[in-house]
Amino acid sequence: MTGCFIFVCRKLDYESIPSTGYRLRVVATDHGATPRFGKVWVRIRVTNTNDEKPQFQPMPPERVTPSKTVDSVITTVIASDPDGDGVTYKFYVDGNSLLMISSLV
Ligand SMILES: [Ca+2]
Ligand SMILES: [Ca+2]
Repeated sequence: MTGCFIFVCRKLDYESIPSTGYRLRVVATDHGATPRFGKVWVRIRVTNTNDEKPQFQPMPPERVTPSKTVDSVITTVIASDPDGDGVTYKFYVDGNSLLMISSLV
C-alpha cells in the first residue's frame, strides 16, 4: 500500500474560501500492463478561528455646533467582526467631560 500526501502550500483562511470548502479529485493509477485507475473526491473544510480583528465602518469627521442640547446624539460608531463574532465596545475618553459615550446593545 502506498499513499500520497496533500500539503498546505498557502495560508488557509476561512474568510476567503467558499463556504463549501475545498474539493479535490484524487486519481490513483496502477502499474498494470493496461493501467487501471480509481478516483475519489476529498473534501477539506477549514474551521473558523478568531484571526480577524473588528473593522470599523468609515466615518467622516463630525462637526458639532454649540446648539446641541444635553443628551443629543453626535454620531454612531459601528464595527463588525469578519469572523462573525459579536463586538463589544470600550471607550477611552481623553479627559473631556463634555462628552458621554454609551454602547449600542
Ligand atoms: Ca476567522
Ligand atoms: Ca474576530
